[in-house]
Amino acid sequence: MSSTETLEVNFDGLIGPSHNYGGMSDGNLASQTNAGDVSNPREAALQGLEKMRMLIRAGFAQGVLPPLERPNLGFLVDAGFNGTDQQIVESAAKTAPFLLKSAYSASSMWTANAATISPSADAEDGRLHLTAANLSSMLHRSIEHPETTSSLAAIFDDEDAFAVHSALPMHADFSDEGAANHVRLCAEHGTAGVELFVYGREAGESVTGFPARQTRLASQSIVRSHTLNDKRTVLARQSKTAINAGAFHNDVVCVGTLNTLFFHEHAFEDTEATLRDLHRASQDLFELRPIMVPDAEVPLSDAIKSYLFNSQLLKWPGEDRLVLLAPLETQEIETTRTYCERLVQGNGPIGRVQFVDVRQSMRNGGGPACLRLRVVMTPEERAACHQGVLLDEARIDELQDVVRETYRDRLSVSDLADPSFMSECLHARERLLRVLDLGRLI
Ligand code: SUG
Repeated sequence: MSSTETLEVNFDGLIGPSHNYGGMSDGNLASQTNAGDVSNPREAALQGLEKMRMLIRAGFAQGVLPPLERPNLGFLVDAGFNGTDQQIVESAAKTAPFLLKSAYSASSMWTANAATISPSADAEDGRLHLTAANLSSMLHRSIEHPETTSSLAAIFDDEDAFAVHSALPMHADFSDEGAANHVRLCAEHGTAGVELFVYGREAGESVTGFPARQTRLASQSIVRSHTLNDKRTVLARQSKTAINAGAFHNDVVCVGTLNTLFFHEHAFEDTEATLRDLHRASQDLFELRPIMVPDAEVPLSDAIKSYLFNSQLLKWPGEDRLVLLAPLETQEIETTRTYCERLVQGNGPIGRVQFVDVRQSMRNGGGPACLRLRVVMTPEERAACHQGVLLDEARIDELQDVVRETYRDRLSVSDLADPSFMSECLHARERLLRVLDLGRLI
């Protein structure tokens, strides 16, 4: 890793001890299909940490965001429960198990939904902007943003360098799911780029079918607060077909990095207009290289099942062409495996596909790309942020030791009713925060 360059730092979510299959996300097929299954939080966290280790070994800068405190007792108190912590959990388990599942959800692991990020090279005020996502569409996710904002404020704690914005208003018109509906394209990470915001509906519009989780108003609000240049900003509508087939975020059907945009034929409502706008916005900056995957080669349903597009697209140190870090499931489905083989044989921008095992997260609809938040940072910005969350292998070892010592390897939804699980979760998180030197900060 070069210390003098502007780099894209991936901040992965550290998967929390209460990772479970709650079946809570309408429109997310994996979450619905695996509802009620027994999860393995220990394996989930180790898988996530191994992905981070692999990227560190390859020479990438890697960061981590800690799990949020779960259960979220404040949420249960707001929902009318009272008494001791133990009594709150017990009565929620009896009378409102759905609320208890929400309070326990480990969904903050999908840090692509934690915030939207604009690098300082794109912002008129020269600061790196971070807006916590309100995640207002799904109940269990709508309770993440206050703690996410505090974590970001603690990690990016220098107002000259960073602008941490709290979430947009909690109303359906402002539904915002963060970087999962945002792609930044550029010549090099450190030069001005084009920011693509993808929304599923207009404010006030009611849509039929699966929920469209991002509004155009939310995206526009972020463009304003991040002081982005309108000429270098593109807003595009996600296709209804994709949403109703289970692409609840744009990053289930599209990923981009540097000058390459890799997407499914049905990702956008109007592909031609989206590409035209992107070409126009990027014309003095770089030559856009779109790779559209035709439905005839990879049917939308296979794209969604395999999570082909929910991959990390990376400029791998020492390699000329980009590498697609895809979930193992992509190798197991015939159309996506064959497509990947053909993709790398051509002479396009993607030269290699590497597969990674994040099955525990995948079973809740979160692939490699969901698990990371990309933050483009100059050397000065890397020096100004909290150092404890920037990982090396020794810190990964320490985190894995804590996970092995404190996480369960079997968790079913009914286990959440056991009040002693609450102390287990709090203890595990406290130890993780200590490793990240965040204990006194959040
Ligand atoms: O919001 N799943 C998450 C998955 C998020 C994936 N992120 C991106 N595509 N960037 C969601 O639907 C399921 C939780 C449960 O059912 O227990 C869940 O929240």
